[in-house]
Amino acid sequence: EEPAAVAAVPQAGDPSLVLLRRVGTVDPSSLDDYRAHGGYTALRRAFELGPAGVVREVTESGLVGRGGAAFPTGRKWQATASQPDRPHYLVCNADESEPGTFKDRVLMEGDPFALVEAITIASYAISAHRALVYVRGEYPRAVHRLRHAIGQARARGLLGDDILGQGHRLDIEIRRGAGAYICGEETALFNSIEGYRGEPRSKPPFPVEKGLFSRPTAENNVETLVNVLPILTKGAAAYAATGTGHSTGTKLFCVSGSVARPGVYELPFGATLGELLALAGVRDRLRAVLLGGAAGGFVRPDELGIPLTFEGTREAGTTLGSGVVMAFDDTVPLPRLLLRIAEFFRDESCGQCVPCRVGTVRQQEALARIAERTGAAAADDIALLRDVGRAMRDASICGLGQTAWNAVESAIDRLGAYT
Ligand code: L3W
Ligand code: SF4
Repeated sequence: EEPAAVAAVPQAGDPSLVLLRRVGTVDPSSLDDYRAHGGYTALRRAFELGPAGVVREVTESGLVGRGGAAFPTGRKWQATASQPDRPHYLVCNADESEPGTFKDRVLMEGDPFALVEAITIASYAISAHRALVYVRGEYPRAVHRLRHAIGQARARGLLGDDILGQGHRLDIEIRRGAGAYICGEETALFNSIEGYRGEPRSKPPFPVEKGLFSRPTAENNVETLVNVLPILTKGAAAYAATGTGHSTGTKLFCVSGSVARPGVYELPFGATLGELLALAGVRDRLRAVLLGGAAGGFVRPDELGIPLTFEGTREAGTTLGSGVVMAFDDTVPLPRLLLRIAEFFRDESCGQCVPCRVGTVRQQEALARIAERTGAAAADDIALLRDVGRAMRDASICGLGQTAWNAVESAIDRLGAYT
């Protein structure tokens, strides 16, 4: 039996929470309990607004994607909704595989009806009658709870042919991944659902035009979708009053590593990295913090004033990514850690394009040589890493190859690793 999701939410029960507010307090198997905790008020509001009204609210809220790339959700929905080609699809990306990320799991396990309701609203907004949730294969509890929630919603007329008597038709299907990180890339995910190898497609065309089965598709992360509930219940303006101008609302952060209370934390955008780490109980002798996961970058202990916003982390030369915050104290051997990250990318590269297929291997080999020399780096290894890193960043087809050198580069340039 896996540990319950709620154990991963140190703030559980805090009334100021928005996205996590029901996690740990609602019975995830009960539609009645979900309703008693405010469930399905957002869907009723959506039906009052109509599809275009929902898209307008989401656009005005400033919501941007929480999977790491921060693309405006309203623009994505508008672009999908306006395509004449039919059918339209809604795909929820629940293939949460970035090392250090576990927020979507907590949402799906702790409040599965919220995701079902949010998917129903998103599908209504873009005129989709079929939605698919692609869940990471290693998340059996999330699959079980979602499947149960979908069945309950269907039995009570909240999914199916005539939702709440409003004439909207929707069915939600669950698809399970099989352990490949790359299938979290949106177009590899479509290929996987369609029965092909999980290899990314070239973009453009973007999924809004040609996505799943080459039809217009809005693809959104779990956390992104769940934000639509407070946007509709509070209204766009009230939602956008939290956070900053470019990063509105709250964000889930997955804090792990050298901290006393690891887990998923929810904070308004704009809180600093130091404030988050104080909540999680950062231990003494902090050496580095990895932001954004393996695809992200390291920052130093003297940089804890960085505001946790998309624009603030970008200005600081790093990334918020999907909200990974991994703390490392000075007992962690940095060369081993960097080698582990490089091994991850080498294993997970789909092999479709040369810069990534070869580059991730060369990177891993160089880091293995350095680790064997107990962390001392020869100048030619560093030069090779930079060369290979540049090629991967500039010439890879997808984000995996483009970001495979980020963490290593930041460790060299920001932390002075190997010096
Ligand atoms: C219409 C345009 N749509 C872009 C859409 C695009 C996609 C979204 C973002 O990678 C990042 C990556 C990881 N018309 C459009 C358009 N779109 N231009 O906007 O697109 P993109 O290509 O910038 O990013 P992406 O391929 O979705 C996501 C980083 O996140 N990451 C990843 C994390 C892993 C998880 C997880 O485990 N849950 O999220 C961490 O940093 O490296 O940079 O929908 O179609 N003109
Ligand atoms: Fe595959 Fe890597 Fe190329 Fe992405 S960058 S398509 S993961 S080989």
